[in-house]
Amino acid sequence: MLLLGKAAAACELPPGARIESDRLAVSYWTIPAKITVGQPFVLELAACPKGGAVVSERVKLDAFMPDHRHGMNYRTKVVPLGPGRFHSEGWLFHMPGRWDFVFDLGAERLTDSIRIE
Ligand SMILES: [Cu+2]
Repeated sequence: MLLLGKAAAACELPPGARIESDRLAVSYWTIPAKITVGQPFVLELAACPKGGAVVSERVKLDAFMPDHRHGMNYRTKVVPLGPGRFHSEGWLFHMPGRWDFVFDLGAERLTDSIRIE
């Protein structure tokens, strides 16, 4: 009997926005799901390594407005929830427009753009 990639089988991404880098597949979601200008929100993230790598615990989660060249007025606080799972608080988008999430997990950087009305 063949044992197929144990790590791959054990790592399932919950539903959410999907982004990928060379070494990671990530799913993230916010609470509440719809981000409102000026309202704090929570962001949770799950990462699965591609090809048996390990997800770093050195995680920095941030966001920027590329059109305005500024970030948030707050720094997020990240709480590890287990292997490859992270809960983060302190998110607040103080302006409408395009925001880019920037997720640094060890040496891997993943970004995603969203538009806030
Ligand atoms: Cu701005």
